[in-house]
Amino acid sequence: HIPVNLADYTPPVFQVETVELEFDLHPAATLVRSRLRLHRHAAGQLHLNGRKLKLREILLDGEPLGDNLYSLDPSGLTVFEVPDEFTLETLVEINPAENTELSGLYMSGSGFFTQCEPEGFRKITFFPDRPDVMARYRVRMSADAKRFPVLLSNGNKLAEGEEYGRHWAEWEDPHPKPSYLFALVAADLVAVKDEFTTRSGRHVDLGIWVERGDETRCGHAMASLKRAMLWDEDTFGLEYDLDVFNIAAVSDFNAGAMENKGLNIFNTAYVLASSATATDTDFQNVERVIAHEYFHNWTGDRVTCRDWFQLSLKEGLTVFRDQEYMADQFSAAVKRIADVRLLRATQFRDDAGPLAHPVRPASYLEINNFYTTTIYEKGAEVVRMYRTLMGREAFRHGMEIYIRDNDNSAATVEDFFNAMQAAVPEHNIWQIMRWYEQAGTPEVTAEETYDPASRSFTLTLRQTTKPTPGQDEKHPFLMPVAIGLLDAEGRDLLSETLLFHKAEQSFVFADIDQPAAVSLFRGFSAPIKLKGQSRERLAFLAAKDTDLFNRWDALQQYATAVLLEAVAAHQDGQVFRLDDGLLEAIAATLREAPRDPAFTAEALLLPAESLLADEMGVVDPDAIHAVREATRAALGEALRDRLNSTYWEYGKVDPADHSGPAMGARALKNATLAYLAASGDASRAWEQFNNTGNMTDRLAALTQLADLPGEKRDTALTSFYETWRNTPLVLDKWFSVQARANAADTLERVQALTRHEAFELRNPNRVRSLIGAFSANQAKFHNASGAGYRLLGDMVLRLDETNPQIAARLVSGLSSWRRFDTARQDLMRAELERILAREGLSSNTYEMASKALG
Ligand code: HT7
Ligand code: ZN
Repeated sequence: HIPVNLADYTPPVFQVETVELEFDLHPAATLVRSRLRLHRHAAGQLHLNGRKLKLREILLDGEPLGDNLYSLDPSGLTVFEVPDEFTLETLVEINPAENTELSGLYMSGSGFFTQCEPEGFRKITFFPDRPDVMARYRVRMSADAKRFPVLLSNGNKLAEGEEYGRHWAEWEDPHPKPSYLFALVAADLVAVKDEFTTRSGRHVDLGIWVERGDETRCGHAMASLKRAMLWDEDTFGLEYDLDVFNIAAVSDFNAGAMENKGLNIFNTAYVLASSATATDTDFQNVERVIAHEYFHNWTGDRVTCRDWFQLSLKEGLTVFRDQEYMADQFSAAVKRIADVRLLRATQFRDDAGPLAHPVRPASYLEINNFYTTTIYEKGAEVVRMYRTLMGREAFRHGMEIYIRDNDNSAATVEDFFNAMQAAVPEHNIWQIMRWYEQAGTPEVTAEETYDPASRSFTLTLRQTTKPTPGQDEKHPFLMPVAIGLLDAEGRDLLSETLLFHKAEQSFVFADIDQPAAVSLFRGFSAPIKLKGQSRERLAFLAAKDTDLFNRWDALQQYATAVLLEAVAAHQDGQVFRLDDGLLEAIAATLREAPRDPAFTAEALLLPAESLLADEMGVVDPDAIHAVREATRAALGEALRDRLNSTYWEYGKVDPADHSGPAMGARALKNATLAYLAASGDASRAWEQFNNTGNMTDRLAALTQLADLPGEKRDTALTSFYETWRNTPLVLDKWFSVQARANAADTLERVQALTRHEAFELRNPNRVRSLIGAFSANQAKFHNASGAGYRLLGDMVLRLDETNPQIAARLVSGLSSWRRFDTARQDLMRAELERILAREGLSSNTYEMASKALG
């Protein structure tokens, strides 16, 4: 297990101008011939990466190479003496049918698919498999015409033909690209086709390729793609640059989707959607991921990354772009709330534990372990801070400079910074770079003083960041602080953005009446934790803030304080009592529902159990669960009439309508359904489950029924299974609804589900839907017996043999062990040690388990 360090970066020894690939596709023995035109770029030996390749031929400038002129080892091929310019030809054999890692060329469903990011291309052929080697590709493939009738690759199709039952196609991509963007599909798929004309008049053929029968569920993906193409032209002036844009969907896929140039490959979960099979969240996820991968065409493909340490350069920026796109399609405030909810639940959590790393890490063992919420979501927050600091116009100008100066090249985080700095030459923004270098979530406190004589108001902000692994000392961050000073009615006396860049900094506002309240970090203007707000202040902001995000956040923080107090009381043996202030705040939220139903649905949701855990010295998962459930039940009881009327009022939405208002109404209706069920009234859920054809409503009802052991639960789960047993994405929901359930028997049921005939370890979606969902069910996963930990450990060890990427990701469920009581600590640590003791453990799982252990 040898670490790769950012500090050791050296430019490639050879650059590749052109790549010609020929695939003779057979499931168990595919031949790959590669012809590379190389030229020297720096001093050194020629080393090409290669893994699990059987070398059949090697030729240099057309002449076979003698055995003594090259060497092979598990990492690749070294050729001892080469001229400064030459052609290297290799023929290798690979086995796609045995490739269960799902990286490189593998078989899934009806055919062959590739996944090359980050280091899968080296499993296809010998190549300098690093993103700063950009070349032009020409690809020829041949396959059985009946079994694999569709042959796709990057760029444009040049020619095709058929002879003796095998057919072939030739594709060429005119744009230079790194090997991680190479793609090939040979499968029995059908296309949904459409077209798009770019602003400058380029005609683009669009195709979404899916298994026969799934074409009826592609309409939303296609509409989303066209909206995203238009949005990027309008917002950033970025047009598509090829004549073809294809998306192929595959059901065995390690991640969500992949932005291969001109041929995106997608997990079916982010393509297929119909109101009968997909929830509103699924619809939104399809739109988001389609947009995200499309946006990569410029931020990732045309401008790529110099090395994998720069991963956030493309991912953080592209997440920011997809967040902005989604905010423009629906409600910006609700989108921001959902994004911050995710950031806090995942990234803040990682930042506070042994897996914390900066947005640009300094070292890794296995790059696949670094596709994290820190790289993606925190990276997007950093881009957002640039925009807040610079203003929208200057930011767009900075983006233009960035694309212009780095087009067709492999860039760094510094290149992005330089472009942004060039757009605001009057300001020095260097300190923003600390967000890329320092891990950890800053904690900010505020102090306020008012001097009536001079009518001046002083706000003093202080920031500190706790040490993270390998970084004991932290320097202050530069952060934009969007603030509002409010009068007693909640009107803004003043609203502006402060630049906070010291450990302690005071801001004085002159000629101002004493504000009734200060609203800080509006719209979550920096990824920090704001501490020390009084409950009175939070209650005021929850009721009155003009900034919708902060209004939501104030209620969340208020509820967090109340629930934590109740947890302490519960631990003390006291009887539960519902807090009057929380009851009033939730009642007021419900009363205001007509103003914005989608926002109300968000505001009604109490802080997650995991967020409450993050605030405790020693996490008590049972007490947290008991108190949160008691609170939901008490609120459901106390507000029953209002909840019932809200349920009926928002219940009449057209099930096929997926517009923002329709989704908002359904979200609100189902939030009330959850409160009613929590208070013991499951009749509504039962009725809804049996009388709807809309998956959002059906699943919301099933979620409630799954919490309550008994006949209704069993009947509902059986009927759902019988209806959807042949629709994998819906069957995933059946697994995850049971894994997330609050029922007392969840652990035993999940144990049984791991032996269910429909549970497949080979399919990452299925693994995530059962094991991933269960490990996020805090109260059940952390069962005091340790059986939840053992279940996870067993799965990690089994998966590590077939798919280390997925195995390693599951390990993070055990990384928070230090936060629990000593009995749980011992059990969790023992699981990590059991994993690490396995002989032949992959470096993926080794890195995660050893870092988690600390
Ligand atoms: N750039 C991609 C990241 C990715 C990936 C995709 C599929 C399978 C394995 C993968 N490893 C990394 C997806 C994206 O962020 O857009
Ligand atoms: Zn991405």
